[in-house]
Amino acid sequence: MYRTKCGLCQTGDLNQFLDLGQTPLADRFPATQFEREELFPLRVAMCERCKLVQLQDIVPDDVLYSGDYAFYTGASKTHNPYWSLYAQEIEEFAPKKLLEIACNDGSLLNNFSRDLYTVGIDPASGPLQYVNSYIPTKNAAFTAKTAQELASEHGQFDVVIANNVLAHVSDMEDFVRGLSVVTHRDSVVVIEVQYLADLITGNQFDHFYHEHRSFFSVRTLSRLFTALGFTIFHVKRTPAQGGSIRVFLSKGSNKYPEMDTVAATKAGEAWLDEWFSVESMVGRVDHIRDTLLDMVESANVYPNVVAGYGATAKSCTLLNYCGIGQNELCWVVDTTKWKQGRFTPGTKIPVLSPQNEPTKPDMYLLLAWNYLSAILWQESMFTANGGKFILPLPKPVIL
Ligand code: DWN
Ligand code: ZN
Repeated sequence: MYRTKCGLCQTGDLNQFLDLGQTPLADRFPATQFEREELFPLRVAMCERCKLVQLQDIVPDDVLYSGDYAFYTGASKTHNPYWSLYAQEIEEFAPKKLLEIACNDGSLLNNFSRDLYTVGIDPASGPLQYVNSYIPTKNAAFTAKTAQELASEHGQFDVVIANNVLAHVSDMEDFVRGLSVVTHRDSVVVIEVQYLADLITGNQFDHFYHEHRSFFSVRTLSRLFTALGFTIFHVKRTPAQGGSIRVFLSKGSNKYPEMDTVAATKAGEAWLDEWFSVESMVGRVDHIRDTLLDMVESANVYPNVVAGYGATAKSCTLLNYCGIGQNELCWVVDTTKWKQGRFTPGTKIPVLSPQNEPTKPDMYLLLAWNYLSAILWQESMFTANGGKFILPLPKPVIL
């Protein structure tokens, strides 16, 4: 489906600023190099009215999430402390009943104490198998309808968490109506999304792929939630996915007065409503594409071996848009069992377990750049032996 009107305000015209060509689905890893993949246009626009940055091409959910959805949060083990700290922060609200929307493999949910009644919901069935067996789960997308089902089965929740999911939702109003159903007056809703300001300043154009339909600031989140009865009372920035915001919402309960963080963050976001802010990304993205391809090609001269590190969903856009494929990278290592033995979408580079590399390469293109420091620490032997990383963003450099 090609959108000409905004997915948030429904009335604003969309002004396209970036065309990333035709790309396959980012979390569908072909089993063979010859498998035919469907390609979908990937165009990014800003609403002239409410300023939401969004994809114009909407691939239906049943196409995106059916079959082998390959993203397992827990595959990035270095990120585990992030989830346990997150759980500690949430427990400070002293909830008795908690729901996590898009809980995936339970990377966050499995951290909560057993006295807390926790429930998870996720449309991808594979990851759900890894949620602790005592936690009830529902294999479905969160909508106003599934929210009703959850509420009749479990009642209302004191805390509802939704990490990295709002960007995936096509009917956001329906999603927020669902939040109203599963919450009571004093509930807290915690939403974490990748932050548009970091995306733009970090040239993180690889966050644009079909699963991610909207890209948020506190201003656009406020427009969405306020209209449906929720108030943002606190915002904090987190390092997840190269820069995210964790937003805390209430239904206006006086238990949660608005903190200074909200006005301060919004005040610093005026530039995000300007057309120039998004449009100016285009030149930088094209420059990255040319420089990165050049850098990888110059590194990949016999007998040097160059491989990729982390078959991220993001890398689908990065590799396809930059034209980096099997001629440039010999393989990509990834710790996700379900990606190993398969091939990267579109570019068809073999994905290997880090234990199965035929040799350690001379250089890795760091596709999981959002875990830079953890990976540098993890690969300190590699770098001590002269191995190098190419960091693609915010601008390509060799480390
Ligand atoms: O919204 C989404 C975000 C939150 O997560 C999803 N649509 C899909 C996914 O995006 P991603 O694949 O770009 O996320 P990550 O967390 O950057 O993926 C990291 C990948 O790299 C995983 O496949 C695991 C792998 N990895 C690895 O092989 N070695 C990761 C680390 C840290 C490592 O050391
Ligand atoms: Zn709009």
